[in-house]
Amino acid sequence: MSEPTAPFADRDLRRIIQQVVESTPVIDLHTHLFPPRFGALSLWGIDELVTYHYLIAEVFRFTPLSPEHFWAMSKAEQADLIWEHLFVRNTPLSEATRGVVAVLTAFGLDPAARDLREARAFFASADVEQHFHRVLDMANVSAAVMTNDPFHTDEARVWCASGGGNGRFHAALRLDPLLNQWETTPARLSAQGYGVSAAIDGQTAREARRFLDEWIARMQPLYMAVSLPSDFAYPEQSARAELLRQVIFPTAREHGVPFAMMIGVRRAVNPALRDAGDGVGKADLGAVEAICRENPDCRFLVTVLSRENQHELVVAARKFSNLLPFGCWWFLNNPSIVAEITAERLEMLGSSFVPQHSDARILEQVIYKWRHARRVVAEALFASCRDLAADGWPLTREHIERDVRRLFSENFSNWVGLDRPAVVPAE
Ligand code: RAT
Ligand code: ZN
Repeated sequence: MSEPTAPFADRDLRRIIQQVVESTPVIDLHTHLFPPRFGALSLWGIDELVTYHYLIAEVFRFTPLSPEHFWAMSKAEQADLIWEHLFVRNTPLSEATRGVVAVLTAFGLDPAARDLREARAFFASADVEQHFHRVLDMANVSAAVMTNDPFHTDEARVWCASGGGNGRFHAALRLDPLLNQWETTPARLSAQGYGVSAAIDGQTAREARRFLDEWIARMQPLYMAVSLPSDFAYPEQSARAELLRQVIFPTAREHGVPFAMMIGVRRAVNPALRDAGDGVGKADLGAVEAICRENPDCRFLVTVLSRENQHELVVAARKFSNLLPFGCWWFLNNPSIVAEITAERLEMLGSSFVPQHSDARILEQVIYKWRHARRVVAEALFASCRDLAADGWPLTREHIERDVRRLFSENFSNWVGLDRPAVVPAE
């Protein structure tokens, strides 16, 4: 059948956009994945998938079991419990449970199995290195960016022992302990030989910058990053604001490394749930505007966790060309919300944003997170293109390919100075 030519019928246009979106490789700009050489930090397989912290939060809605009992169980026991309550006794309707179904189906496993035996046998027989490549290929992810914490002892050991060279995995220098826990960080830095004190004076700023310089040399990160609470403010009188002004922004400027701010998390609203116990709050994006205004020569990547902040973020990006909005983060990564945010961004920013990142913690999650994201992004793009064509624009397949390439990889690779990614065909 020959390719339809413009002007496309709606049906053809939707199909072409879906094809282009499916076949365009994505750079996953924020994940918590690690390649196998990071040992126990590198998570994959069924027990990890089923004990994802999004599912831990959900299981307590379906069982009276206490968090204390849950944490006393082994990982396999936790997985069995979650499987029983979220997948056997109840229909896996939520996004996170549906994701596990999609992954099992993608591997030809029975998503309605009564227990995890078949899935465990399948993953136990995988060759790890090959499995990593296969999964990234299945998701059509050409490269993934990790979240790398120089304060994490086991992780730091890997970096110091064997340096960079992670193939399809790139580093992001994550600085939460430095910027969010300054009460304890000077002692940790001093123990490593950096001459810092609690007061952020010239000497402390210089030594904190030396710490960053060394980690930038070691990790070659594509960007530095931090997650920030909903009450994040800038400027203000606080250790964090001083560190941003005296340490982070000068480092970003000097190295030409962008700084990512992930704003709106309220950590440990229910500490009993551990990683699953964080919440969300609306932030004041005046802080983002002040930072972009004060540092026109630095590039910022920003995602905000509250649905209520999305429109303000887009407006801020229209004012500051050094601001690249990215992703529908964490509690926003649900089709109904991704659809709304993506439509809003297309209407106000054209193709000059990054629609999604996976935030995957467990390798195989990229399969479902990208499949679901692609479906929603394609539909949002279709609506924009259909309206544009109706207004008289002679839309071609090349326009669509160019836009999807920008959204899925080029906006990000240009922002961080990464060379064009290798093309990885979809399976
Ligand atoms: O989405 C998540 O998995 C969260 O737990 C966080 O890791 C968040 O994405 C973050 O990067 O802080
Ligand atoms: Zn994350």
